[in-house]
Amino acid sequence: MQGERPERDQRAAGSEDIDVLIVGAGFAGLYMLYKLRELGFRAQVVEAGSDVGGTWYWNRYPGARCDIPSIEYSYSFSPELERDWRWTERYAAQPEILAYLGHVADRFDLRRDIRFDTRVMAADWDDAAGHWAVTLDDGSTQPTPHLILATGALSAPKTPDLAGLDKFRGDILHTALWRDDVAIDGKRVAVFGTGSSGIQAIPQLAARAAQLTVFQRTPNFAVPAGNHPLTDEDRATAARTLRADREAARHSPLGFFSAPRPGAAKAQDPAARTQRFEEQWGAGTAGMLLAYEDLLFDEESNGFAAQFIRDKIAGIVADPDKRRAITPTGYPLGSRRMCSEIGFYDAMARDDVTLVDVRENPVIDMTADSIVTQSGGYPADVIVFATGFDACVGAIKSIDIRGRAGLSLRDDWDNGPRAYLGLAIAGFPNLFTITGPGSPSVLSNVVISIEQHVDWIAQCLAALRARGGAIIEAEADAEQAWMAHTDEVAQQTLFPRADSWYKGRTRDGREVFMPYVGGVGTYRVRCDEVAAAGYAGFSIRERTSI
Ligand code: NA7
Repeated sequence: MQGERPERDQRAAGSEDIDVLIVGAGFAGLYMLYKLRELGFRAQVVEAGSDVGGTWYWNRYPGARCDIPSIEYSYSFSPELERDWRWTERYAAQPEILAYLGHVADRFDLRRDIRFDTRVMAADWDDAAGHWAVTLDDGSTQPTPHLILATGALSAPKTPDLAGLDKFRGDILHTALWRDDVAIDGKRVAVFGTGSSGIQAIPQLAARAAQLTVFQRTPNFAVPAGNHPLTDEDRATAARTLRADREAARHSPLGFFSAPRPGAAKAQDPAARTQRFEEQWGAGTAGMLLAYEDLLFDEESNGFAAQFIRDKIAGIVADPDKRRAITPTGYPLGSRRMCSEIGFYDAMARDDVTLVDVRENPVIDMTADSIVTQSGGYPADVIVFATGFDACVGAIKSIDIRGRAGLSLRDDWDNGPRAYLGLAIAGFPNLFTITGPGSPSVLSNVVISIEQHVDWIAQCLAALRARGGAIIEAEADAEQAWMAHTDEVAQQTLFPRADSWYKGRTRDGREVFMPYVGGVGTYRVRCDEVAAAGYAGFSIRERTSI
């Protein structure tokens, strides 16, 4: 679609001669920069935050913690880095992950090529020149042959459009844009949302606030994180098998280190099944989902695991009304993002924590110091939105990207995202997305998925360079076939049975399941085959033809 846009400022005097511009300095952007430098490319990162970290820079809410074991949720590209960094807990808290990424930036001297406090506003493909003109929020324009979006799948925060919010005079926070200058202690705090962020923040907020009111729309399944400090012995044990575990994870369904598992839950006798769930209870979200091979495929087997968790909740939350409201029903376990909890159900059981089910009792207005629902008002000094993200597409759509013939990516993706292998988009030459829609991304250990994408893109750029800087673009047919395949694979699982942020929507209301659920290992093989076949499904144009 050809859109209208005002003239942009000309290229800034200080703009640099670069080969690749990378947007974002989180896990993906940092490794991309490292890798490209290693291959002799001139790469520059543009980052809106004041430091590295990406999602771990912004999400500083109390309780923010990874729900994948730290040793798995870390880079594998440098054995020296693996050896020197000592994770202190099984599941690292946000400050430790941020410190890790800061260490990576320092250790590999990455900061000198990162432009902080700068937001990418737009990018225009110039077909005649064979490059992108990238517009930054200081008004300058940076030309670059290649543009890589390392913008993260969960990085564009969403705030609900609640009636009367403009009348509220207290403080308003979002978990993904947390500020420490807002007082919580002794205040009346209202939290909206019980996804991963809400479930992590609620116990901490309950301990500090005078009273806490939780506005819940959909209850989620949460399992105990099973967090504990890591001892030297834990680290030494992990180090002994780390190489092999990493390699196995790269070829596994979800990218986790995992032991072999029994096949079908429904094939086991009830006592053995309960015993198995008990063992996995406390082994984190992946532990529960990987208890049996068929939990994400078979409704009956899934139902056993879901009921096991419901029974656990019933054992913690005594109040029958709260228990009913907080217990997830109506969708399969794992078909919405599973949550990991440390004291969430205990916090919800407290007398000074009120639960409002907004499906039964919607918010209809606000006053200066209260939230008004159909059944009455709830006083609040602070509102915390734990309402999540415009997942998988939001950060990309926040940039006004125009491809060949002025095609607007934003307009195009308003009709549901499309991408070939989740890596490239037809109509947008020399542009790559790291963990884009159509790749395992949010349904995998994302660090493993990031490393795989970065390695693949780097290899591709080297191949293009060897051909004199040839220009690459995904072919529309290959892209369409890949999106159809992504959907077909998802339909074989229980994922489509739930309303979740894994889904996007076309203009005519059709659902697009965004992550590729065929498995991290299968996906890797497919990407490698595409590269080995001379980038099958991509068109490559020699620069001399420009
Ligand atoms: P999520 O998982 O998208 O959770 C957002 C929550 O906010 C979810 O429970 C929503 O309910 C809820 N929500 C949204 N709007 C409202 C309103 N208006 N009222 C009440 N509740 C609302 O985001 P998170 O930040 O928790 O986690 C995202 C991922 O980040 C996480 O999985 C990790 O991978 C890291 P809904 O389900 O839409 O009914």
